[in-house]
Amino acid sequence: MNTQTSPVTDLEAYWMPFTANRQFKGKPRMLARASGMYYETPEGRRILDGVAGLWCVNAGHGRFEISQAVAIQLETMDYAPPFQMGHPAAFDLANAVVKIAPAGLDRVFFTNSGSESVDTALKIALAYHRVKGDAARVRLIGRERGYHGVGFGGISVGGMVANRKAWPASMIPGVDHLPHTHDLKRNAFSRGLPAHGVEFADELERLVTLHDASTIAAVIVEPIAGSTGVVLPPQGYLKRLRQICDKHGLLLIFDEVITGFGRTGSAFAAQEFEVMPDIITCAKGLTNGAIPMGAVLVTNKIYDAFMQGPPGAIELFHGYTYSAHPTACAAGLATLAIYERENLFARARTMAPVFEQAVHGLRGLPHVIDVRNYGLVAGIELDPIAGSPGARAFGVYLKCFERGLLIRTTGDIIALSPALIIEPKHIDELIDILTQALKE
Ligand code: PXG
Repeated sequence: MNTQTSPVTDLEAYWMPFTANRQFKGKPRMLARASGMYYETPEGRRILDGVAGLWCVNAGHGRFEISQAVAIQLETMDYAPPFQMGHPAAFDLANAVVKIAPAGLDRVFFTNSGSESVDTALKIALAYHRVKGDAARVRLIGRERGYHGVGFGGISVGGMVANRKAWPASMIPGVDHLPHTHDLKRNAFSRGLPAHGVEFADELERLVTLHDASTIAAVIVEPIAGSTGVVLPPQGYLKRLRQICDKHGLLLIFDEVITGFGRTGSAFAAQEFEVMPDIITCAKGLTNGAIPMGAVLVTNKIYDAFMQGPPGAIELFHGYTYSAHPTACAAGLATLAIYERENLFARARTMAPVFEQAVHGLRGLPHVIDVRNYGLVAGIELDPIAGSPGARAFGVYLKCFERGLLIRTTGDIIALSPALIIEPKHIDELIDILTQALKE
């Protein structure tokens, strides 16, 4: 029972996700406790959390209000079926999410993860055109280097080759991709949104010309791509995507699984960048990572399109046993209350310039070929070791962990995404450890 303190002796049964299992099991890195900005290893070593767990613990670790709300909910009612039945917290949480969401995104469908949110959003987009009598709109447009989780829908619109290449014949049909917007030649060491690359959005016009608008249902992009190594939208890029979607009747989906809940300084990146999508997918920060949960926000226009048939008919044949799970709703309500009470989204905005200044101080260290940032997100790109892509950054990851800092790496890019409660002293500690690790 007490895996917190007694060492685990057999690591074999657990097949770890997105992990080099054999390497890990040869030299495990364990976490046992967490509070505020820090993890603790089973031996009691303190690890500064530079990535909010995995972009999710936006209010910091060990929030009592959340664990208390979950405990009370479990004792009051452990589970309620979500189909043809309701419970109050589900409606309360949907209302609380709508309150902070961009105006017009007024309907919320609950899932259990980002991947489920993405597949739900894609299914809603396709079904929406169908219920409107536009059933030929079956294509989906994603983007190179996009990450939309690991469902078949998500990997189909996603653009990370490692996540796709094992399933070449299993992708959903009719998907095409926009080019990614990463352009180191023109944009290296940008602060905030990069100046160059708005024209990458015009590739959507090219795809519309190729396939014809009447066959395309939706375009899905991350406002800021996280998993692929922090790729920021060029200035004007998202607005132009919106214009092209409007011109051709395509739905625009923002995957805000990492940008949602304050990461950019606004509740959602849609508000920060002043571009209104038709659908937002989110997860992670919705419950501060404490209980798995995701959500899909849609416009009234989309919701209303489904509410047309006979009143007794189920409008959307989609949902999960754990959609709006009571404990997840309790965690979500407690989390959103913390964000509001502590004004954490505004806090992220206040800390962003301090963070920006600090991360750009890494410029000039060995092998650093780019530093980029927005809100409380930063990417530090390293020169790859010839013939071993990813090895340089992974080496830095291991050194950081030894020295007491958790970062995230993808390829040769280091991603930082600290909790929104971060203070200047934590930023100093983070940069100190990262600097030492990079110098080694
Ligand atoms: N969309 C986006 C934009 C994400 O970042 C998902 C969907 C999938 O969410 P779930 O909850 O199904 O994992 C994500 C997840 C990384 C990293 O290295 C990021 C994610 C997952 C794993 C690693 O930055 N984000």
